[in-house]
Amino acid sequence: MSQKIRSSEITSESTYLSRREFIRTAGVLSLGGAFLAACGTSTAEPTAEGAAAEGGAEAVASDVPVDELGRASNTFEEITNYNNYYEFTTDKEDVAKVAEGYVTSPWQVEVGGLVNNPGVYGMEDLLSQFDQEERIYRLRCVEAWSMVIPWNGFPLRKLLEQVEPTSKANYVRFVTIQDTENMPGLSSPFYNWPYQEGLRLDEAMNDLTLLATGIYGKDILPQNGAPIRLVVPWKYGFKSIKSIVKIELVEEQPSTLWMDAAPNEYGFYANVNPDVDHPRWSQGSERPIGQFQRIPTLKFNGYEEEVAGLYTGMDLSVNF
Ligand SMILES: Nc1nc2c(c(=O)[nH]1)N[C@H]1C(S)=C(S)[C@@H](COP(=O)(O)O)O[C@H]1N2
Ligand SMILES: [Mo]
Repeated sequence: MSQKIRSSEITSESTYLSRREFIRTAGVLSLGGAFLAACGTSTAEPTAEGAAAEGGAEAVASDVPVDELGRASNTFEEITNYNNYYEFTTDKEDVAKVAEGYVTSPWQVEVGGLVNNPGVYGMEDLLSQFDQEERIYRLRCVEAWSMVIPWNGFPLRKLLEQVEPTSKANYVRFVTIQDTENMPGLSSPFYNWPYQEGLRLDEAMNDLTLLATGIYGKDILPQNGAPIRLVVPWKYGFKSIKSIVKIELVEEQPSTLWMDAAPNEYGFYANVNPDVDHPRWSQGSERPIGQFQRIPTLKFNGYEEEVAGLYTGMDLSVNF
């Protein structure tokens, strides 16, 4: 998954052409304006379709990394201009602008709780102590749009092995920075800030679970969760918490910002599952950003082989 694939083996002509075709028709599509709700609860917001494709035209087909299913990565422009980051703004197309210039250096991540070796890691420690790999992952937002993103980073497992969870640790809790001075979205009273997320310890230890520090070989930009964010590719995007300042090993299942906001809509597990619809929309298909047609959503977002075993015996419609 992290291998470099030679340009001659990747993006087919038809993928490239369909992307160009989309760019030509994007203006027309945005008038059509079918939209999906934001992650939000009752305050669903219209989302202009197609706008994320703007700027995609510079993509050089022969340089596009593809995932193991042969899907081409989205362009850097797309990945950095269509974002969910509610601390800045709930408008996906404005996050980049609102977050522009947000300072994420110096940065520290506190790792503690039920561990033998708690520690405060500076970003430079994390970058030097852990080999940075490339991982090309599909990202499936619960709102039913998706991207393919070439991340750089390292497995969370490697950090956890260093701090040594004790036998009491069952879950990992993650917390995003809460910088009220520079993050205007934090004034929203609808959410239980700071943004927090959680994984079961075995999920956190799975090799797919990444702490990402880069995209396309460049440092992550503020809108994507600089300088370090989680990526859990078989779960809905909201689990992939951005701009992490704290990682805590705990005994009990932690709550999350989305569970607090709407427990009937956003569960703790949030595994991508086309068979379990969101109460307000179907999860059976998705809209790949930059493409013309919807595609079927894959169970566990296509990572079933790697992760299905984590949920043996669980009813995934109950543990959604
Ligand atoms: N702190 C924080 N992390 C967050 C979010 C957020 O609003 N705040 N949004 C989540 C959602 S809903 C998605 S789909 C992904 C989007 O990641 P991207 O903008 O890098 O594509 O980030 C997730 N992580
Ligand atoms: Mo999302």
